Amino acid sequence: MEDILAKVIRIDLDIYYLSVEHKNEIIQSKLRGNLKKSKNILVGDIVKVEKIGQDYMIKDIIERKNSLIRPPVSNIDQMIIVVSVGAPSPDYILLDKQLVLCMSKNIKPIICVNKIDLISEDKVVKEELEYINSIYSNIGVDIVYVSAKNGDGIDKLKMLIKGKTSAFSGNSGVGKSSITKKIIDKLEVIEIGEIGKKTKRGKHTTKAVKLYTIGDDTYILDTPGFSSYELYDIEYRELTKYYPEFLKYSCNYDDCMHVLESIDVCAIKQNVEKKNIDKGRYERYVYIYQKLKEQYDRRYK
Ligand SMILES: Nc1nc2c(ncn2[C@@H]2O[C@H](COP(=O)(O)OP(=O)(O)OP(=O)(O)O)[C@@H](O)[C@H]2O)c(=O)[nH]1
Ligand SMILES: [Mg+2]
Ligand SMILES: [Zn+2]
Repeated sequence: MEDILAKVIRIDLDIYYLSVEHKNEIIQSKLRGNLKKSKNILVGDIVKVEKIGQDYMIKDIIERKNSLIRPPVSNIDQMIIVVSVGAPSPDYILLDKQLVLCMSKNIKPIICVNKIDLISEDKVVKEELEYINSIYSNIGVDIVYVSAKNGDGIDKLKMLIKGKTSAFSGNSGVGKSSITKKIIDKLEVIEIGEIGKKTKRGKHTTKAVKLYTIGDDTYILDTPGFSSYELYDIEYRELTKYYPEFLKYSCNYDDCMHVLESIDVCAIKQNVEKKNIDKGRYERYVYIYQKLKEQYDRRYK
């Protein structure tokens, strides 16, 4: 019997719900004894499965592309960072933190500007849009414009997530749930319907992290944990590495952090002055750097 490759979409105590690769089929499986102690399986893992009698058993985990601690999930291909043009207005510190997380975990970021149905001649909204467009497309981030309300741009977004595992992030009220609902309408039925029938366990036993599948090896992470304002996994000294627009300049001082150093040695500060680097991005960098350093100092004092 040939091995099956499948993706873990949900874990319910010792039952693993798997989506079989290249098929719109969800199976339940258990973990083979030898894996139980050695490996901690995450939602998102690609696993090798064998069928023994009527039962599916997980026998191996394929090496992960990446993994996160909060939420505990692996193999995220892209993060759809949702911001909205109406209320709430974009939170750029959160946006930059999420980009840092993406860069550090090898996740492709896509900025999704939602609520474009609200765009009017409003000057503030227009400036906001232009800012996002100029700063973030300049550093190589794809931007997609949608309205979960009237459906504009949703097909484009669907194309961007096809065949990938995507997580939606963004602060409360930007429209993550509304967008996700637009995309997964039918899938939700598959997921909740089929799994709900087979399992006799109560809802409370299901871990919060789960993936929705919409077929075509396309997955959407549904978890509240991704909107976190906290960067937990990044060393403050490494922060500079995750700013693509900083990488083309080199400072006269080897371990320059571009914060306390003098402008005479710091190419980043010089290029902020020259407007080659956006001042807002730089100021938010300094803010995030200081927060990370405080965290670090508290921990190691
Ligand atoms: N005008 C307009 N309103 C929208 C759009 N998308 C979402 N909304 C509204 O924005 C509000 C928040 O939407 P949600 O989808 O709940 O936002 P969320 O990001 O899931 O928020 P949390 O679950 O709190 O993190 C709701 O009142 C939606 O009806 C849109 O495209 N246009
Ligand atoms: Mg929501
Ligand atoms: Zn510098």
